[in-house]
Amino acid sequence: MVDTGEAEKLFTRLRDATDSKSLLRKHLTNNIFAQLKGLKTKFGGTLIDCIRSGCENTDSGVGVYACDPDAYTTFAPLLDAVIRDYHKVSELKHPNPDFGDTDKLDFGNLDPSGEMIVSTRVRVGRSHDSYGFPPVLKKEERVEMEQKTVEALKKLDGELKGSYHPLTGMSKETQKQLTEDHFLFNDSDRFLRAAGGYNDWPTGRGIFFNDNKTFLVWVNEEDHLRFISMQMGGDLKEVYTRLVKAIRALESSGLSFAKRDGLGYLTFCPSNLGTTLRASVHIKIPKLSQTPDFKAFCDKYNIQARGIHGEHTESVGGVYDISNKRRLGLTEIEAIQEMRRGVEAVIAEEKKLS
Ligand code: ADP
Ligand code: CIR
Repeated sequence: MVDTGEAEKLFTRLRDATDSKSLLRKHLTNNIFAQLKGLKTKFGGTLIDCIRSGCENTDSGVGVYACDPDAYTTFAPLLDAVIRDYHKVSELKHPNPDFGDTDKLDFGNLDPSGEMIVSTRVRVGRSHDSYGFPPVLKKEERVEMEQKTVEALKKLDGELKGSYHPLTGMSKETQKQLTEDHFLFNDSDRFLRAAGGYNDWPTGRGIFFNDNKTFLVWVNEEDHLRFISMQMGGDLKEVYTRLVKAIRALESSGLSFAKRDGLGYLTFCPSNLGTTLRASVHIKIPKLSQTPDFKAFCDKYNIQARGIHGEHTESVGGVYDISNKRRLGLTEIEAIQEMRRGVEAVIAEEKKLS
C-alpha cells in the first residue's frame, strides 16, 4: 500500500510554494497528482520517491527524479510533461546514438590563446539495466553494481587504463582535495540528498581514473555510472574524442545499459535523458556574466551557466561553467556542436564587451 497521506502532505507543501518556478510545480496538477499518488512501479517505487526532492526544495529547477527505470512508464503523465519542457521537444523522440566521425571533427581548441577557457569536460551518464535508481536501491545492489563496474573498468587499456578508488576507506583529506580539483563528487547536494541519492553513503561509491586524471568514472553518484573526460585548456576535440573511445570500450566490455525508445539512455534525473551528455568549459567571462541579459543570452544558444563547483554553486572570480542544456532529441555530436556554437558566441561577446 502506498502512503498517500505522506504524498498529500508533500503535494500541499509544493502547492503552497507560490514562488516556486520548478517544472514539478508547473506540471504536477491536481488531476495528475490524483491519478499517480497511489501507484507503484515494478521496483516498488512511488510518486513520493520521485517528488520528495522538489517538494522539500521548492527552489528546484526541475524538482523530480525517476525512482527507477519503470517510473518513466508508471509516472509518465508527470515525467513526460517535465521532459518535454526541459528539453524543449514537442514529441518524445530520440535518435540513435551518433558520435560523429571523430577523425573528421570540424573543431579543435575553442580558445587557442588560452586566455579564457580554464578547462574542458564532457560527461555522459549510464545506468546498468535491471537495477533501480537511488530511492529504491538496496545496499547490496549498490555493492553488486560497483563490483560489476570495477570488473569492466579493469579491461580498459592504453590512455584509458587506470585504478579504482572506493570512497569507503578514502581519507577525508584525499576526498576534499579531489573534490576541490573538480575530479570527485561529494554528498553536499541537498536536492540529491532529498531524492535518496546519498542512501547508505558511502557504500558502493567510488571513482576510477587514469594516471593523469583525464578519464574518470564516477560509480554510484547520482547515476549508476558517469564517464568523464576532462583536461586543462579548451581542446574540445581531444576531450570529446577520448570520451567516445571510452564509451565504445565500456560498451564492449560486458556491461549493458538501460535505454528506452524515445528517451535514449535512462538516467535518474529527467534532465539527463537521451544522450546524457553535458559538455562544459570553465571560462572567464567577468563582463558578459555581469550583464542583465546574461541568462537570455544563454537561453538563446541553449546553453546553461553554472558555478564552478557544480550545479547550484556560485561563480568564483568571473569563471563560469558553460554547457549544453539539451540532451534529448538530438545526437551526441549535435549536442557537442550546440555547446561549441554557444561557447564560441560567449567568447565573441565577452571580447566585444572588453
Ligand atoms: P554534472 O552534471 O556533470 O555532474 P556538476 O555541475 O555536478 O556536473 O559538476 C560536477 C563536477 O565537475 C564539479 O566538481 C565541477 O566543478 C566539475 N566540472 C564541470 N565542468 C568542468 C570543467 N569544464 N572543468 C573542470 N571541472 C568541471
Ligand atoms: C533541481 O531540480 O534543481 C535539481 N533536482 C537538479 C536538476 C538537474 N540536475 C541534475 O540532474 N544534476
